[in-house]
Amino acid sequence: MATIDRVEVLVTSPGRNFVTLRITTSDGVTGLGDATLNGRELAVAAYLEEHLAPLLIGRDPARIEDTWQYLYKGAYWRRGPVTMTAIAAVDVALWDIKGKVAGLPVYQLLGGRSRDGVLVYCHASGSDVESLLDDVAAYREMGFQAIRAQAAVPGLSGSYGVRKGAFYEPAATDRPDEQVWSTEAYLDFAPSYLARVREKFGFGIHLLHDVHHRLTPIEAARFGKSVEELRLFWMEDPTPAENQEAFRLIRQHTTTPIATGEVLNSIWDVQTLITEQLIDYVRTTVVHAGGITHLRRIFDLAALYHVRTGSHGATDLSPVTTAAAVAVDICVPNFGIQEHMGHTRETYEVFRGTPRLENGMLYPSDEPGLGIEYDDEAAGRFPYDPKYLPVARRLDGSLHDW
Ligand code: EZ4
Ligand code: CO
Repeated sequence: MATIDRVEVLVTSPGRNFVTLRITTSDGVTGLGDATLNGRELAVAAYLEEHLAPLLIGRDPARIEDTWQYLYKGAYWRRGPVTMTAIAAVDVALWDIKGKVAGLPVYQLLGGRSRDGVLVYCHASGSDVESLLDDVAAYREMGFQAIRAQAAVPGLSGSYGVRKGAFYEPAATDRPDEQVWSTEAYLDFAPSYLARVREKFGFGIHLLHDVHHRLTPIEAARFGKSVEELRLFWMEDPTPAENQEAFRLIRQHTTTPIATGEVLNSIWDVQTLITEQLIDYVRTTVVHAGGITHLRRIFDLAALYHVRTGSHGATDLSPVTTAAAVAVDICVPNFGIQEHMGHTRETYEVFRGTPRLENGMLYPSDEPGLGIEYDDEAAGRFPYDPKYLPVARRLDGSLHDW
């Protein structure tokens, strides 16, 4: 029996920070897992290095389910982003190893393809409506079939989701950036620019929008109702989801589809949302929800209740997560859509072999495992660079949800 011989926690910042777990077996097979938790990276690195690595040495790398249960139940302190991201990194690295040992891509181990490719949505944004429309046009040109649209709210600094330069990078400063929020200004403005996108591009594209946890349930209900005729693919994170019951109220008022879950970490965090059919898309991801093993459990529960998948896929999820996400997405019967922002050139220098993007669809690599190689030499050129996510304050200076 092969054993786990080496566990390395790799931190690099090729344009933004990534934490990666690399597990090596006694047979010399290596597996990669993403462990990036944006703005709190070193907490997960320490969890892995100090608490999980010593437990992994000498274990059988083939026992993925048992290792998952051992780390989850063994922690005693359950769930939460740091723990679930650390467990996810181990889980994904072990799936990568299993694929390499079998000589098969991970999606084959999960049951094989249910579809030809994975529909993705990209991010269009603008500092005003005209530049948003130009950006949507540019993404249409590139072949994307599904587009998320965000425009800066007039008069508010730093609206969520508006790109500066080539990439929207949320964790950009060494102190949390202080942004200003007005629900009234947003609610007056957002439906009008979404209508402009529909007017110009018609109903032949999937149009998405991220509210980013900014509204109360009744405000979200009003927003959803006001955009019903625009037939959004979804409104994302209309209200913070710690309180799952809050979505009942939104649901009672609007037929605009609802997506949530990018900050949620376990099946219990989405149990009410799914079993009461309060959402249409669950956005939990491999990296922050316990890896492939746990995410499949969430997606299977979702399938019973007509909830489809729509995993988070911002730039702060590494190419290892993209590869793992696509492996799951291509297999599960209730796949909906996959978020895909892509990464900088520097990031792809460190993580080689990302899934192929064509006409707004991602296709998994047919390399054994996940098909991603970590380039240590390139990674060494990009040292860790501490960064924080922004905070949002209302016009009176009090903190709001960012
Ligand atoms: O703000 O990943 O849908 N995507 C998002 C992201 C999140 C970032 C936080 O690190 O909401 O842009
Ligand atoms: Co989001």
